[in-house]
Amino acid sequence: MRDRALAEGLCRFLSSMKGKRVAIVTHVGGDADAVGAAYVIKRILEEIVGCAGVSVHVPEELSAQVRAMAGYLKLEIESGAIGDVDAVVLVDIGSLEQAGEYLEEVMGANASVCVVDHHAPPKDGYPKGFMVFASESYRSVCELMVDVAEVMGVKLDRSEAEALFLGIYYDTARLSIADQEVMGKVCELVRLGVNPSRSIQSVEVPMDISERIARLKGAMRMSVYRIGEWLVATSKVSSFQAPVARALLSLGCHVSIVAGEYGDGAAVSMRSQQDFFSKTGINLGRDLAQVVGARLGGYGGGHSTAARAYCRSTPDRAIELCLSLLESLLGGKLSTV
Ligand SMILES: [Mn+2]
Repeated sequence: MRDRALAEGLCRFLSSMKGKRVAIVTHVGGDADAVGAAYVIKRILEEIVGCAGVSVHVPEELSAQVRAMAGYLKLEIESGAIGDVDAVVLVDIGSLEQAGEYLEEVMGANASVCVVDHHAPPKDGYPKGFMVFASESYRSVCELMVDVAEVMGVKLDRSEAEALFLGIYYDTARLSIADQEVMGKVCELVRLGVNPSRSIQSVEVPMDISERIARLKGAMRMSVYRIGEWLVATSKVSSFQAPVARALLSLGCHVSIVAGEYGDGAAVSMRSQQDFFSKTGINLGRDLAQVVGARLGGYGGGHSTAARAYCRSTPDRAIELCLSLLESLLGGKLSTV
């Protein structure tokens, strides 16, 4: 178990919800980790703890994969307001702004708020009174939930095990950044009935044509820079910045920065190779996304090798600032390739 005290703390909080009404809110759009963890928290609250009611909310638009996963798990995702609840559980949230359309309701709610997360905490922390159960030592929230189930003595059924497996699988970039602890947990979930290829196939959705076009346009519009041994690629697309940033990495750069207009500002997605992070120690979430977001009047956050920022600026200005931050972090000058 990675962090027994954390798992026990969360276990105590969940157990205290007997007879109460709880709303679970994921980050904007949701993903396999957020939805998998939300599903298991809901089941524990309803079946073990005995909550009066538990709803699951995904702010803004659901991604195709989230829709597929919710359908596969038969998890109902509420589209309306949170309403009158005793507690709100923010899952895999990263930063408060990621509560999207629910932010105002969460902040104004006459309810206790609990954060269950594995992202770097926001720079200024969470508001006073929030109960925060988070640790960056976990590769996914679903991994934390495996420990919570163990501490609570809950035997996960097959669909709960599948939900946690899928969250772990996708949040570790298909297990490519899994360590022994993660793999041990995956084996445990397999013993509980998960058939990995079946679970994965049931939530893989064929890439839609607009994402294909965005990826190809992203590649056409790419600029490539070199700084020492590192290659940095930037590009602009009006949507799908995150998959485009991932696609550019697979072409061979060490860091990719992809921006596009978003609302009245810009969204920037960043990705880096594991190798870049381990050799430079540059954490994209903390060192780039949080800084760029804050300096350009927005916000940002994420993980060491995957992050996103929202800025009140043009996409070009956001990319420019990312590049100049990288120069100062790496102590060198970027040259065009
Ligand atoms: Mn996650």
